[in-house]
Amino acid sequence: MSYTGHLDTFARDNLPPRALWPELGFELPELQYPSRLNCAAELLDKPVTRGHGHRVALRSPDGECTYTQLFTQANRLANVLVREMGLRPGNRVLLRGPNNPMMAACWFAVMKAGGVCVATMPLLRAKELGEIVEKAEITHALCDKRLEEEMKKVASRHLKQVRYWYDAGAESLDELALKQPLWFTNVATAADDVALIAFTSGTTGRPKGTMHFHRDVIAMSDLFPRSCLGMHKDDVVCGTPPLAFTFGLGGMLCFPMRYGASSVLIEKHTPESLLQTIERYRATVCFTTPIMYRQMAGLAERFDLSSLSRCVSAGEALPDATRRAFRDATGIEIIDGIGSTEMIHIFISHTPERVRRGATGYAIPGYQATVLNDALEPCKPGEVGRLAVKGPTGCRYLADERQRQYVISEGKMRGWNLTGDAYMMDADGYFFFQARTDDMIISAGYNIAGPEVEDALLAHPAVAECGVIGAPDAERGTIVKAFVVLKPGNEKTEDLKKALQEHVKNAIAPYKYPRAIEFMDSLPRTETGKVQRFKLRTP
Ligand code: 3UK
Repeated sequence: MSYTGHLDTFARDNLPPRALWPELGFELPELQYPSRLNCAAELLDKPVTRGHGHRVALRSPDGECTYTQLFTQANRLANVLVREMGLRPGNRVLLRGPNNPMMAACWFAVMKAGGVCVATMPLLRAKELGEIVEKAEITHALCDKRLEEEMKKVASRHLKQVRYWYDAGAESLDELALKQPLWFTNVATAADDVALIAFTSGTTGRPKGTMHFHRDVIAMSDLFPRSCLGMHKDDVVCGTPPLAFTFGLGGMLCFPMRYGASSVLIEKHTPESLLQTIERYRATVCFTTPIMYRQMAGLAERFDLSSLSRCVSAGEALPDATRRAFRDATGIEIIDGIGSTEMIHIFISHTPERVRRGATGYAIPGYQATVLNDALEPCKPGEVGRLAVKGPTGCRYLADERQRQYVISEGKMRGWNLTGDAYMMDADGYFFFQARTDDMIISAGYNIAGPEVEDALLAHPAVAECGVIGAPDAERGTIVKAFVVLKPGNEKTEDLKKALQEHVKNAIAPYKYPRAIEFMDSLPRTETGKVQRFKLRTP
């Protein structure tokens, strides 16, 4: 049995059997980590002890917080967890709140105390929370006071200790923290002790917990932001992804901390407020989703965005029409990147200089990627198949039989992660997104990728956003159907439907045009910004 800093070994005991793990690779020099590693010590304590403590770590509408202040607050909160709430290393801690400085401090506190953090999206209801609490046997919870109502409804024999922040009174997290010492000795976790369990339900289905180690948090911070963003200490990061989503945990917290930069935490963003934030805080890096970039493009001229130099898009495919609209409006070439909760963060992306039209990018240094056919053999360049990746991070579900679906467990490609995406690789190693494998539309014997039709529609001046699916049709089996949200000033007429159909026929192979079009006021989306195509399929 290898070293662990955990006394409660639930997480380690519920890792998938070794034979079902992805193959992990740490060839790069920056990935040589010691066997004992606490990610909070790396990301927070080190900058402070190395003379960086006076610099700003977090910015929010309430003010600024230096590295030393964040360090001190995280220490106090870690003391609350251990002394007041009886946390033992390895216990699971639910963390619930929007992106704000207390949420960030609590995350570091859990890491310091050797807890396993389970952060949840603010909008989750008691039922979904309850499932997560049961599955991960969560014993402790730290929650933003404003989310108390739903939290209180969660009843579980596991959950013993709950405290609220941005609250008053002797039992509030804020007051409890004030009474604690400013120092905390971090739990000496192993590099491969589980640091967090990130839940994903995909677009539908039972939630799956993905387990990530302290080492994985550091690895994600050492790869994408270094090779694709060139992140540095003067960067000011802003964006929308929640800290409860690994896209946000990386982009909005761990990445800036790893480079001594600062992060602007705003609880709720609209396209306007994100643009205002860039202007007001002179942000240099932005993390958000394709739909936000599309909406921001239309408003950008009203704001001073001169500070901004890198924009990262992830979560969904970035349509080329959106890339062009944003570049025309701001002069900035968006950096697309595909990541997943299972892989923890982005593994295919590109630098702005190495952008290729229509491609997500290439496997970033540290990762390998390929495309496989249904027999799990590598496809030739140009062929569409299933995206497979491997690198220093990978999928380990918490006690879930779906592990075998994400990680290939036998044969020549054993140990590769299958993301569930249909991709094509060109001869230069650029990867082109087609669709989620379960979203490929087969109509009259043709394979049609919905996102290609969406991209064509988005290039029409009347279209704000759209989602394309395969709809059952008595005659043809399945037809291409588009759900379209119009830009203000356009009427939902039959003539416009015809015009949109003609537009698509002229842009891509005519057989791909949407035979049915339905106008909508908005598209159903997840809290992470993804179109919920399954909801479009069953209205
Ligand atoms: C899709 C993309 C095309 C793709 C995520 C960055 O989205 C994240 O994690 P999820 O687990 O979803 C993963 C799935 O989302 N996807 C994400 N990015 C792209 N498709 N182009 C893209 N650029 O289907 C993938 O399998 O919610 C993204 C970092 C961390 C993340 N967790």
